[in-house]
Amino acid sequence: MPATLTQLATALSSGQIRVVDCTATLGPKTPLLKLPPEIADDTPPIEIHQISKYGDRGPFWAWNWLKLGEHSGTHFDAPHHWITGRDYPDGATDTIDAQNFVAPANVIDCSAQAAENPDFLLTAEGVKAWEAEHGEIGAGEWVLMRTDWCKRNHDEALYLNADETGPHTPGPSADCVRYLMEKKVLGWGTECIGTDAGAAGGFEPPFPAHNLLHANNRYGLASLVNLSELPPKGAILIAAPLKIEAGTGSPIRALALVPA
Ligand code: 23J
Ligand code: MN
Repeated sequence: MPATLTQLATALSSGQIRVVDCTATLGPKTPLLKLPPEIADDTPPIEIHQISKYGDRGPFWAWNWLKLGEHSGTHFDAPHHWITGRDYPDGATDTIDAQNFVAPANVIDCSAQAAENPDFLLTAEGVKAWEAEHGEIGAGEWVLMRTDWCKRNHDEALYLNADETGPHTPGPSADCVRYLMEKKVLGWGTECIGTDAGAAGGFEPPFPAHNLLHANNRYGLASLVNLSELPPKGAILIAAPLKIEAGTGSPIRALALVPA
């Protein structure tokens, strides 16, 4: 086994393995979730405040302080984010076993369907068809839905894609998430604002990705970018939340190791 890490080090330094940054820039222009005001408070706008910058308030250094919600930008959803996962002792950002933060990724390309239909839902049938082509999804692996929605991340209105009938963004159907829970996957990741589809508040159960992932002590990843640079199988995803005390989620730096 020591040889495995030696090989990994060589592959990294020689460029045989590339590190793909699957993270969006985090700042005041980061798109944030909007919920109907009559049912919920929203996560506040992100603020970056300067403490000092090589000046009177600290001559040799620059540093900032931040104001941001846990569920901002490219981020991790912990089981405690949802009522269905509230009782897992290892379900908060500071209690999840770190072994879970490095895992293989299955990338399901739904970009053509999402371009055609912003409300596109990946179903269990769709996942099974993908497995027939690319191979079975294993226990403990990430399932990532590629939609190329990350191309809209620079513009909040484009990214949220809401009209008078609500937000229109792609995601999983309830039966899709149920199937993935049977397969004991590690979690579900998406290029959209949240793990659920825009219309998922009206699904049964409401927000099935959140409900079922966290009921099963599994994780979510939202606002991922650059999934188009990952192979269907073969990438390793590093996605670790900050160790926030009793945190329900956290911005992450999502990094994929991919064969060059
Ligand atoms: C709270 C309520 C609904 C949703 C979300 C949060 C998220 O998408 C999130 O960031 O976890 S849909
Ligand atoms: Mn979240």
